[in-house]
Amino acid sequence: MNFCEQQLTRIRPLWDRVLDHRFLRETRDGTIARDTFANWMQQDYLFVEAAIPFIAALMPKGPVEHRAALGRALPGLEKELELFRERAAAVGVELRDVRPSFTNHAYVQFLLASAYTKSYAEAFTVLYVAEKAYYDSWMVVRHGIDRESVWFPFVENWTSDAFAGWVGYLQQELDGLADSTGPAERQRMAELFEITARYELAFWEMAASGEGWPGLEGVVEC
Ligand code: MP5
Repeated sequence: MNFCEQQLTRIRPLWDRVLDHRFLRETRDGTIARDTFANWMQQDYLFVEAAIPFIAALMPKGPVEHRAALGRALPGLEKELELFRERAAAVGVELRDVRPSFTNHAYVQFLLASAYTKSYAEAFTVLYVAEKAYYDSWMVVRHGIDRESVWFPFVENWTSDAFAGWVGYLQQELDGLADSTGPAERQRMAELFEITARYELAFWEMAASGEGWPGLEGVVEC
């Protein structure tokens, strides 16, 4: 069994919890509160902003054969930010001056630390799991959401053939990286695979609950 398939099988109960999250079910069924979806939009906009330096930091560590694909991802992410801004303007959500939630802050720090301090194969694992999680998650929403929903453009973004192709490419390349590494690094890749999946679950949980930070009360904003 290839590395990705093996890991997805190993963490199946966790992955199922990601895909069965109420945030996704309620978005699919059209019952999600506008403020809940707006909270996800505000937080994910910050996450996507951080995904750009993450991929840029990954690039010089990887094989030259990966540069074109990783390089193409960057304008893709800028386009994605445009989609957020367009939807935010259409539905009246403010994207400026948003503070990252605790979970978002931690996930972004983890993302960037992976790119700067881990091996290429390990950081590439984080990239794959984050993208695969969004593909699978938004596929759940796609199967049932009203095409007229104001949120549908997000569904289209992460379930498009182009995005499926990108995730398929990452999977094939990650399997190749795992095959050509030793057991110790493979073990670290497996750990990062699981941690990234846990962050994805935590992100939906944060989006659905509106979680911020402990200890904000009474502190004057700087
Ligand atoms: C992605 C995302 C997908 N936007 N947000 C989270 C929390 N996980 C994964 O990444 P991208 O870069 O938007 O395709």
